[in-house]
Amino acid sequence: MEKISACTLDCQDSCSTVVKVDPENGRVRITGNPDHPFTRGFICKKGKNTYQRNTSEQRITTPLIRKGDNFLPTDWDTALDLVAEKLKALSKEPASILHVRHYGYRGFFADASKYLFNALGASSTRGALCDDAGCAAYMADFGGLEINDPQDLLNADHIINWGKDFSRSSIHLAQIINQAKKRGCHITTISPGADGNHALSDKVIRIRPGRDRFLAAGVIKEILKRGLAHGPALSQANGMGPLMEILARHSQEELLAACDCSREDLIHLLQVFTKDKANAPPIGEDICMAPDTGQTSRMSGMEANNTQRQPVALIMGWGIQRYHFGGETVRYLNALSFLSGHVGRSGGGTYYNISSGRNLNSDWVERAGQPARTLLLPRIGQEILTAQPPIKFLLADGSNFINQAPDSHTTLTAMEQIPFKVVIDAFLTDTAAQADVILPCALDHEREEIVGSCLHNFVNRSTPVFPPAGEALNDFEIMSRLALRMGISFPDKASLLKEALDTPHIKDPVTALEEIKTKGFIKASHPKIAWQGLCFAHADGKYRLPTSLSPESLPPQGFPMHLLSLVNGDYIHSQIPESDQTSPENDLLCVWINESSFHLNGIDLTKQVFLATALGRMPVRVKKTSHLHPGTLIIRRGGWLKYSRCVNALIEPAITDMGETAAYYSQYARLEN
Ligand SMILES: Nc1nc2c(c(=O)[nH]1)N[C@H]1C(S)=C(S)[C@@H](COP(=O)(O)OP(=O)(O)OC[C@H]3O[C@@H](n4cnc5c(=O)[nH]c(N)nc54)[C@H](O)[C@@H]3O)O[C@H]1N2
Ligand SMILES: Nc1nc2c(c(=O)[nH]1)N[C@H]1C(S)=C(S)[C@@H](COP(=O)(O)OP(=O)(O)OC[C@H]3O[C@@H](n4cnc5c(=O)[nH]c(N)nc54)[C@H](O)[C@@H]3O)O[C@H]1N2
Ligand SMILES: [Mo]
Repeated sequence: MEKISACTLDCQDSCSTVVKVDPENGRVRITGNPDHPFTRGFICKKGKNTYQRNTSEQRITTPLIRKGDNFLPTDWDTALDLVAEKLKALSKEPASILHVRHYGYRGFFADASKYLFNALGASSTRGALCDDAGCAAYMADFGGLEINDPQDLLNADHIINWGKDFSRSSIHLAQIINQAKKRGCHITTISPGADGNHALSDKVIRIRPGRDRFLAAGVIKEILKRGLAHGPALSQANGMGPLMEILARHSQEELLAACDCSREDLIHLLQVFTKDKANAPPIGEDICMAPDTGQTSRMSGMEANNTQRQPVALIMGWGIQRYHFGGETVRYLNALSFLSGHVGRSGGGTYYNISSGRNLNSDWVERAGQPARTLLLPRIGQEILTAQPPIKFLLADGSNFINQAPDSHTTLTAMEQIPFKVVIDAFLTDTAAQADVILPCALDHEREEIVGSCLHNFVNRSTPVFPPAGEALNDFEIMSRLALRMGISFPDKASLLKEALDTPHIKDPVTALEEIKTKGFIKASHPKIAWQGLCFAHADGKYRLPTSLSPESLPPQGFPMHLLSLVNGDYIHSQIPESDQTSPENDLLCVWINESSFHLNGIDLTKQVFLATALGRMPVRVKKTSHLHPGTLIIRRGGWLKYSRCVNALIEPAITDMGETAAYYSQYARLEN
């Protein structure tokens, strides 16, 4: 048997899959759909691993009800009657019901729980664990979320990879970059190092974490000073005067010191962003490092340069915005690309996350009502503890927030204070372990979904290839059964599906629905080049430049190291088999450090080492590497609290400057014996 389906994991590549079942031995193979222009016949390790999760012995396959410290299996009616009874008891105080939903899986039907809890008038969450700081920055700059088609990267002369780990988080983007490289495109990677980008890059700039805005500001300053800004961009820019004043306050020496970058790094970027097609002689290397003397207006005498430049595409990872000033950072990177004339053209532009729901019509979710109030997800523990009226009921679906939101121990304490908790999941995660009722969900390739991508313009259909394991049900079905008990009318799937593709970017939703059913995917039509003609989505059509360049504070006493908790190449977030966290070779969480880091002095590596922050410490295994920024520690996130592998137990709940996102990477730490 062979069926076309799709991966619904929370990942930009959003793959169309082919599921093959060998008729002889029943063996299952999941591969990428060769006909899908973005998936192109291959998928990543975490996508391949989904079937192992479906058939895992650890999978929860019946509803469970807590009895003391244990869970006892029960039937759906008993479990759902109990949940409905608890909800009904709170019908006069719906704000004391908290719904937490995250993106353990994505899709059109995945929002069913939002519909029901909106209809109940419950509390919900706001803010983000992922990418909203960057999205808010894009909205501030362009007024909308648009990027060039990823295939257009093939037209770039130079690609700047600003903090994306292609090898781990987006192997299809990596393939396009390799293809571009074969056509002669050059790649510069800017990152703290020790990622999987070396082989792909012609030049690597090693930067201090969270300081990219200073490097971008330095390049912009130089571009403006030399009259190399792009004329049409200048006439569409709003905020030029204030930006020049900001830049005039900082010398190049100061900006480069703030990000631990060199003059050569600055010159390299200056040359890349201003290289012209006529192969004009490269820019001289006479960068003035000293503070500006005289008036700011010295920079305003610039000559707008309109020569056609070699196109430069700038790809931003999500990592760069997981900082206190993550929004500001993204704004400087956009400004650099814009002012040097690379926005609105083929082979150029900046790439980030555009909403994966933009090609789906999810209006139905809002029809039911609005949340009573919202609690900040990146600080969820503290928020629950101080909520007035207090939270008396919680339902979480598609979310392992105890594990994935910062400050896990506070979240645990908060959970203990909630009288009744329901978790819909397929595994006994750190969050599910706190529940009073666990409802077992269907997983990938067991349920119907329509999924978009935040990177490409294809919309895929995920078809159920296997029945859900045991008694498991898909979330939509669970919500409709619960709605029935609550006396709330719930839409049926077939009629909803008719409106799923009714969006401005899909020409004929009826034909599109037929096509997606037969082919497994369709393409939404977005302009191949974003912001062509430099007309932006703000009311005045102009681009907005950054309005501040915030200084960094010093590391807290005793914690000199940046702690980066990065993606794990083999798994998505905490969806890691327990056996992989308990094997002898994996007994401890690994921390990577530069072999010549100052921080290794005084640490005895023959004894047990701990990773410590102001919140506590955790035993770790230290691994040395050569390319990492010396003031930086890297760990791979997702390990479970119950195995002492959850880094969020050590991460303070800091919030970004824009978009209310968790500023995970602003965490300082140390190693100790
Ligand atoms: N320290 C640190 N932590 C981080 C980050 C970081 O940079 N540093 N970044 C984070 C990022 S980028 C993100 S997006 C978030 C991720 O945060 P979460 O989305 O909470 O991450 P997961 O660990 O994938 O948990 C999702 C859960 O959904 C379950 N699930 C899968 N399929 C289904 C389904 O069909 N129905 C239901 N009901 N459940 C299902 C899975 O089993 C899993 O337990 O957290 C992040 N946490
Ligand atoms: N295998 C796998 N793939 C995934 C996921 C997963 O869990 N596993 N999660 C998915 C999700 S939800 C997300 S959001 C994405 C995340 O995908 P990425 O954006 O790739 O994720 P991160 O690991 O947060 O950060 C990527 C890189 O940012 C760099 N970086 C960190 N801080 C800085 C900085 O200050 N400056 C610069 N220049 N670089 C910096 C680091 O070198 C790191 O390698 O991946 C998706 N894909
Ligand atoms: Mo994410």
